[in-house]
Amino acid sequence: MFYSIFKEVFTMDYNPNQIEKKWQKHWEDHQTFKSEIDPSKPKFYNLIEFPYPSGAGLHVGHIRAYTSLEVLSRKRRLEGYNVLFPIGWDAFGLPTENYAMQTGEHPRDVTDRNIEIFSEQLKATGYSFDWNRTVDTTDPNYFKWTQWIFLQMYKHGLAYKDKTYVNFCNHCKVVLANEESQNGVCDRCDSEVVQMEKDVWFLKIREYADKLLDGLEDLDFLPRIKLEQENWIGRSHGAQVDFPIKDSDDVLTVFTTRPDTIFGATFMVMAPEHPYLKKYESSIQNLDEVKAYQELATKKTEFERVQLAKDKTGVEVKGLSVINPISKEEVPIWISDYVMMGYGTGAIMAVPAHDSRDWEFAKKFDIPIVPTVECEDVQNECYLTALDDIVTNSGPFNGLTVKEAKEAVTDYLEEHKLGIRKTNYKMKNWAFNRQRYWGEPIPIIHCEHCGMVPVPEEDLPVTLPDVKEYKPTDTGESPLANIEEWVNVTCPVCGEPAKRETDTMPQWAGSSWYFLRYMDPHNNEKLASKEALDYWGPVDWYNGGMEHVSRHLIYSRFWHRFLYDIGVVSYPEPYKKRTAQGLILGPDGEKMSKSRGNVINPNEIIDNYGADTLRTYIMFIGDYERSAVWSDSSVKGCKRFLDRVWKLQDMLKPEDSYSEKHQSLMHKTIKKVSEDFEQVKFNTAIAALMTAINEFYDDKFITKKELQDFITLLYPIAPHICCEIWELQNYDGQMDDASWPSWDESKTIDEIVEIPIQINGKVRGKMTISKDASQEEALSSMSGVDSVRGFVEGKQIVKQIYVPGKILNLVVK
Ligand code: ANZ
Ligand code: ZN
Repeated sequence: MFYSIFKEVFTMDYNPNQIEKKWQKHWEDHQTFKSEIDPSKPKFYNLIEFPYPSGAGLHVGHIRAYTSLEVLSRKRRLEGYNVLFPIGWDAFGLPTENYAMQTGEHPRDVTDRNIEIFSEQLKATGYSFDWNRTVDTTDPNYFKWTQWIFLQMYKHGLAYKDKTYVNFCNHCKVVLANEESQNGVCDRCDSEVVQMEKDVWFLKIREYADKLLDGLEDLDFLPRIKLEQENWIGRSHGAQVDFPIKDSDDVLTVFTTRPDTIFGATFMVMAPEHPYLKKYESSIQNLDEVKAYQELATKKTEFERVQLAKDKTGVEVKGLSVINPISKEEVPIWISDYVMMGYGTGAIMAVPAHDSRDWEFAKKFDIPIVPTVECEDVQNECYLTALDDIVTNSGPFNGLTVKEAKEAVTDYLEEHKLGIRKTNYKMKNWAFNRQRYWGEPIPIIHCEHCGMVPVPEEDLPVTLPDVKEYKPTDTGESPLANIEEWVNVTCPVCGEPAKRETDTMPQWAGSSWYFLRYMDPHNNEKLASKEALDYWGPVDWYNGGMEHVSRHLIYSRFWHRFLYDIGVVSYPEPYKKRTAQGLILGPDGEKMSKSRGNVINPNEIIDNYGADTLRTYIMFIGDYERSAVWSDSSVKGCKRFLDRVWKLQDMLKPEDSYSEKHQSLMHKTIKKVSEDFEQVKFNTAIAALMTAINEFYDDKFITKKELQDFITLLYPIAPHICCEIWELQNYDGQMDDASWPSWDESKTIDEIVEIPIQINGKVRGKMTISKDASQEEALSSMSGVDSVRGFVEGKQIVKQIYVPGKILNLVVK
């Protein structure tokens, strides 16, 4: 009776579009995912990297990036946590501005339209964001606080203006940070970057290098993420050594990580930009040659100089030499572009025996190669030393290990005032400026009498002037410089006419603290209340792309650490845990790009198969942290899986408990899915659900309780279908308020049975084996049974019939 009624109702097909719209409306109407401070519950803050709302709309890469923590957010809620899972818009930046300039539209309008498109797409995917907490970095109520943080940094001496050569893109008309102009080309438009002298803003992130490195220690970041941050900061310990210049009172100071090799320094190398080349012009005998080389070097980008300079070039600086401060030997000086002016002191002691770049150089220019450890033939190959190698050719230091000699030589240098211990960092200070319209104005006023004056806090935000013309200037000045009504102000200190700073902040500014604003997005008094910061912070789990783990992740850790130092937040690190998704490649195995025509539009998948299928597929596609190739047929496979989930309703048994048949299957599946979700192994979690469903189909039934727990496990991945089944089956309450099922470890173990082994029709032995064991497992356990060995050894198995839990039957010849 029970069966037949339900059969008729459920022969209806699974119709994702109808179901999904219904539940999305339900979630919105009921504000299901609205999060509020509730000290009676443990909190969990999941953060995804908020999108840049580009005109291209949401990409399947976004879906992969967001679905992971979407799954964890839904799971955490069912586990009883108060979850904060916010979304927002990182909306300042060049693509919008470039598009606006092309079309004559205002970037505000372009941004608003793009945000609208992104919102709709994200909602159609069924994400459980708290939409009440949306932040937009271009909203004056938001960037008021971005400017406020900048002013605090300025007041603490961490923001300064300095003249430097900057990377200027002639096409975008914008000064680029080093990271945005790698390989000498503009990150945005691929055109060549030229050097231009300008007075620009910097943030002293180098002052935070040690804090940022040491802070990494206790964080639960993937090892490769920590490593990238360490390399980016690039701390190295060594010594600064003074080599007296022959016949002069000056010294040539070098930075070395290997003071122990000082006796092997057979030449010095200065960067082509080294100031001594100008200072000692009159002593240099081959000045023309030196100048020609300098000229050549300025044309190369740093990338070419460091990475591509396999074939070493250089010129000896004749007439100039130094004295080795310990051995007192005279050492020649060369210039070469593999030494950078921007690192260390811009000069090195070259030890060709043990440094491969120096070795290549010495070979090419026929410079002596002197080893400082006992080793094989350094004339034919550079020898990279180990810490326990024994030092040689080094006077009083002979016989020490490399490790000991490093300390001993440095002590000697310090005692004799020939050098000092020194730590260097690869990371440069952060070029914190853009000469563009669509960014946060830097809140500084320039006054002839008072110099640089911060805009008073009560006058924040400094908003952008609402004008039509904001094209960049050819001079590298911001377009704001042309807008007189905006630029001309009175000095807040002396009241005389003054001018606003016209540079804007770089794109990374707004994303450096957005995770704090989410905690209290509507606060008009503070960037966020202390109560909200203390309750929600720090972020428990942050997921995003590998491409952001050096810049954004370091910049935001820096801002947060500064806010900690000035007492705004009460914990030094903003993110407890950080994971990263792999890329999704097009069906052709290449990176998705418009020009290749291999871009998959998530909307199309939603329209054709439903959001639940898109979500399931994107989580099933492969190891989460690796790149994965899109496959249309696997999308269809995921849709079929959900069809089968739907049809489970046709094979329901009314029991409100696990059947004996499925008991261990249920416990095993709960354990597998629960643990895999935590380890971002979404693909294997889904595989476990697929295995379970196969069993239900094989057995042609599922109990009501089994279905309830099965859909609870699936809910974080495919929430719409699960909510619908929950409602149709009249389970208590709402799917969204369910409890995450628990498992009993003892019941996850397969049931063990004893089965007979029959050979050519006669039972020859028995074995104990899991009742779910596969045929291969059965055959391999059989080989351990003594009584059957004689019947099978040396024979050929011509037929095998295995009935799990019942019998293994073999025919042999
Ligand atoms: C002698 C020596 C012997 C070195 C040896 C290395 C190996 P990191 O770890 O990157 O800090 N160096 C110093 N300043 C440089 C510059 N401006 N441009 C290019 N190279 C520079 O590396 C520091 C080492 O890189 C220094 O130690 C120096 O070479 C070189 F067996 O000094 B070494
Ligand atoms: Zn003034």
